[in-house]
Amino acid sequence: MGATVPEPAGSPARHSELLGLAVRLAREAALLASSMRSAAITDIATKSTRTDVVTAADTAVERYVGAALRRLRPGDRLLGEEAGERAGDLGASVRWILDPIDGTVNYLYGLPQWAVSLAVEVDGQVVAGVVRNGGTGQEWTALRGAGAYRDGRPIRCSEVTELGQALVATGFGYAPARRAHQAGVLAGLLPAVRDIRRFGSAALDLCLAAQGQVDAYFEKGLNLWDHAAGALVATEAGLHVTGLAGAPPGPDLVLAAPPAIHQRLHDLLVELDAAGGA
Ligand code: LIP
Repeated sequence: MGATVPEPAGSPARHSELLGLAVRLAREAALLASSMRSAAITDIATKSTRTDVVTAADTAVERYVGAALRRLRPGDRLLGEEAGERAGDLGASVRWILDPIDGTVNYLYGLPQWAVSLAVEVDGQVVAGVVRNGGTGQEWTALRGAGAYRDGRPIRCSEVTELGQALVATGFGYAPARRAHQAGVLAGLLPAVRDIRRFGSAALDLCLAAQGQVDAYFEKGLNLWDHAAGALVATEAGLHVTGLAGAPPGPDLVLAAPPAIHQRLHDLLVELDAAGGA
C-alpha cells in the first residue's frame, strides 16, 4: 500500500480536519477555564486600564492550547490574546487565532456569557472557526463555504429589512475617553433601531447575530482574536461582515448585518463616527 499523500493545506478535507482539532481544543480549554474559575478570579491582573482584566484562567487556557498545538501541529503559527504571535516554521501556511476567554469580565463575575474562540487561518484566510460558550456549553462552528452551525444544527441570520426593526448588539472599549465617544454614538443610534443589547463578548455577539437572536452587531476596537472565529460563523450564516467602506473587519469597525440593512446601518454608523474617538 502506497504512502498516504498528505492533503494540501488548502483542501476542504484538510479544513475539516483542522476544524475537528479546533473543536477538540476549544472544548478542553473551556473545561479548564470552568474548572479553575474559583481559583482564577483570585489572581487578576489588568492590561490597558484597571477594568481591562486578565485572569489566571486566560493565561492557563492560552498556555494549554499553545502546548497542544506545539505537540499536534508543530509547524503552525499561533496568535493569542495574551502571548501574542508565535512563529511557526518558515513559510507556515496555517495560523491559529485564539481568544482564550472572550468576555473576561463576564467570566470574572460568573455571568454565563464568555467563550473560547479559536479560528484557523490558511494562507491568510480564516477557513474554520469554533466559538464555545464556557458558561452554557453552546458551541458554534463554521467551515468557509460550508455553512454555520450551533451544536451541530444549521443556523441562519435574521431577514430583517427595516433598520428601525433591528435589534443591534454592540460593545465598548475599556478607556474612559473611548467609552464617552461610544456613548455619543449610541445616543444617535438608539432612535433609529428597535433596541440595543450589550452582552460583553464579541465572539458570542457574532454568533447570536448568526442565529438571528440579534439582527446585527457592530463594535470598534476589537482585536483579530475577538472576531476571527465569530466572523466566519456570521458570514456562513448569511450576514455581511465588514469594516468601514468595504474594508475587511478590523480595529476601526466590525459590522455584521443582514444584506437588507447592512448599507444603511453602515452609513448611519459612519455619520455617527462610530469608528472615531480615542
Ligand atoms: C471583550 C470583547 C467585547 C468588548 C469588551 C472586551 P475580552 O473582549 O469581546 O466585545 O465589548 O470590552 O473587549 O477583553 O473579554 O477578551
